[in-house]
Amino acid sequence: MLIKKPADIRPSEITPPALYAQRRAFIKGTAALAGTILLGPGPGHAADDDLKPTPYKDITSYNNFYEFGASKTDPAEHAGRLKTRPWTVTVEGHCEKPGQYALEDILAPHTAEERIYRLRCVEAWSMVVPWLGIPLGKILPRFQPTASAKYVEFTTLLDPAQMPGQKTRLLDWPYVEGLRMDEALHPLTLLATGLYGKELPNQNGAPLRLVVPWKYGFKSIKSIVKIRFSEQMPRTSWAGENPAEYGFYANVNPEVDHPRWSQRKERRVGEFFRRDTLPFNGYAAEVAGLYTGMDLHRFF
Ligand SMILES: Nc1nc2c(c(=O)[nH]1)N[C@H]1C(S)=C(S)[C@@H](COP(=O)(O)O)O[C@H]1N2
Ligand SMILES: [Mo]
Repeated sequence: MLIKKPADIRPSEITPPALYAQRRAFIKGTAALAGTILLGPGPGHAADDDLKPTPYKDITSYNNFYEFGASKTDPAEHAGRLKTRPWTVTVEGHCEKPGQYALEDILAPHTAEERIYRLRCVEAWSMVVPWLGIPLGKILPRFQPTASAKYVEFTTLLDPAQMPGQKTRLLDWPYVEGLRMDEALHPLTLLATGLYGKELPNQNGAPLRLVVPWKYGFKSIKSIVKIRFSEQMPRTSWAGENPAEYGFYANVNPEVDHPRWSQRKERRVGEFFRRDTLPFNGYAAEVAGLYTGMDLHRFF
């Protein structure tokens, strides 16, 4: 057992929302002065608003977290009862340093950084979230995965007393997700601990959730209690539930429709007009190379 004293996010790393807005305005202004192009405009998008963060209120009141119910408002309403401290994460499988690690010890000695990412749900809505997190690729090597570790599997807490949705058969609990090792180690992949400069609200997956910005939202598993290095592709909750609708890879792809609806467009939460969905959710330049030679219609 490696249990350390809680270190948590240092106050200096936390930006209150008002300051945060000022800082964003400043960064934008400076970039404009310097003539810098912040983002390449996607088709049909103004570069300017493409990464404009969705309001805090929307990010924290329109959620998918089936452990607290199937409606978008259930998590904000019911997740308050989840006790997120102390929190232990079990690390197991093909690695040299398995064990039970206190949350603070999983994160130490890294500093949470801010990353503003698009989040695209398979249901064709999207948001832009200013996450606080630590790249997973900085955390995993410490457990010394062996050559047999081809995949990483993540598991959400199983506790029907705290998570009333688990008393129903909405899903085959506990929620499980997984990544291929190279996806897990990719610098865009985050273990998030906060958003908008504050600690992660329970409905967004406190105290620790995955963020994989080029994949559909369901890959971003919440309230993680287990990390397992495996040789075989993990049986993930959604792919296990309905393999025709949800693949293991779940890369955002406007070319591959969900069997019951198109994935060409999306609606930003809080906006009226729909936007074009971008290949790999706008991160193709960074991640397309992970899938060279793979037929993404087959491995969707
Ligand atoms: N444990 C768990 N993680 C989960 C889910 C869930 O139901 N349970 N829903 C997923 C889905 S479908 C989406 S779109 C995102 C939503 O994240 P957000 O509520 O922070 O926007 O969480 C993902 N992580
Ligand atoms: Mo989703």
